[in-house]
Amino acid sequence: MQISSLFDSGNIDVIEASTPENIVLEIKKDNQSDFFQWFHFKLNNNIRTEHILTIRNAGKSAFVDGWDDYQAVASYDRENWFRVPTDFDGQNLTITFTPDHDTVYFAYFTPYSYERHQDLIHQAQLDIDCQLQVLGQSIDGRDISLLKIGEEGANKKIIWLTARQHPGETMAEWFMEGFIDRLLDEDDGAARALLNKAVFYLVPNMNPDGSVRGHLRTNAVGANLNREWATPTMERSPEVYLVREKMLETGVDMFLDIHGDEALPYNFVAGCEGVPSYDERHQSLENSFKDILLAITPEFQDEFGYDKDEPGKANLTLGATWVGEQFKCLSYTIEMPFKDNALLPDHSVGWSDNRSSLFGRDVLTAIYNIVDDLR
Ligand code: GEM
Ligand code: ZN
Repeated sequence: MQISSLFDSGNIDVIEASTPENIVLEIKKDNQSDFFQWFHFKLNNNIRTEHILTIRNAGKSAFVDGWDDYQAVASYDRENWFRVPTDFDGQNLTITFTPDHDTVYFAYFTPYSYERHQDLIHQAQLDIDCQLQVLGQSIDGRDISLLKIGEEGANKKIIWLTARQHPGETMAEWFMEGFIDRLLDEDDGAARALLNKAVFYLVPNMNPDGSVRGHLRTNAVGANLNREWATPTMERSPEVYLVREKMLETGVDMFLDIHGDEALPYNFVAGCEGVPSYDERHQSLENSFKDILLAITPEFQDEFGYDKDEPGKANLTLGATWVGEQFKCLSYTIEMPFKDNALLPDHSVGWSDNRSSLFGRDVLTAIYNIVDDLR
C-alpha cells in the first residue's frame, strides 16, 4: 500500500501508512501561508479491505465548520467522482472506505485539472466568436488566459466573469465550463441573443499556480487574490493586476466572481451593499438579478449567505466590491457549496462538478434576462 500526491493539484503529507486500518495524514499549508483545507491524493496497491484514513490536522484548517456534515469525494477513473463515508470529531477527519480497484483517488471536491483548463480555453478559441488572449503570466510563469466572446459595439454591454481566485474552489471552474459551453452553443437561443447584446470577458482560472500546487486559497507566494484588488502588484499578485488593468481598459457593466464556500450548504451571492457608491439603482439591479435567478433554478436561494456589509463598510480589496465601486455596476460574488445544496440535497453525490456546470448554464439565462437593464 502506498499514498502519493505528486500530481496536478495533489496535496497530502503521509504521517503513517503501514496498515490499512491506520493511515494517518496531514494537509499541507498553501505556500507562504497558513491557509489549508484542499486535499487530493491517491491510494495505490491497496487490498480489498476496509481502509481508515485519518487527516489529523483537519481541526486546524482554514474553515473548520466546513467539515460538519462533509463527505469526501473519491474516484477510480478520475472522471467519475462519488462521496465516501467521512466523519469529523472536531480534530480528525476520518474517511472509511473499502476499495474495489487497485488505486483510488480522494479529494476535497472534484478536481479541475490544469490540462482540462487548457482544453477548455483552446477548444473555445476554435469558435469564430471567441478570442483567446494571454494577459501575462502568473508568479510561477503560467498564462493568465482571457476568453473574449462576442464583439464590442454601440449599446452593447461589457460583462466580465472571473473564477477560481481561490484555487481549491474547483466548482468555480466547473461552473465556467458550463457557462462557456452554453455561451458558444450556436443552437442556444438565449446565448445567441445575448451575444447580440453584450461582449463577454471570461477568466476561467484566476489562479493557475495555486490550482496546480494544490492550494486552497492563495497564489504561489501566499497572496489571497480576493484581498488584492485595491492595490495589486506584479510582484505579489500579477494575476489580479493583469485582469484589473484589462477591466480598466474595457470597462465593466456587470461582473460575477465565482467561488465555493466550505461551510454553507447553499448556492448564494454576496453583493455590494457596503460600497460607498451603493444606491437605489444598484440595489434594484441586485434584487432583480436575484429574483430572476430564484425563478430560474431551485439550486439558488437568497435566505442563507454571508452577513451583509454595513453601508460604506465594504472591504474594497475583494474583487466583487472593488469592481462594483469602480464601475458602479452590478457585481456579485457567486458561492457554491463544497457539501450540497441543503434545500435540494442529492444524497449520492452532494454538490458536484455536473451541478456546478448546470448552475453556470442557468446563470447565463439570468444574465440574458437582466442585460438590458444594466445601464
Ligand atoms: C469570500 S467573499 C466574502 C464576501 N463577504 C461579504 N460579507 N460580502 C472571501 O473571499 O472571503 C469568497 C470566498 O472565500 O469564497
Ligand atoms: Zn473563494
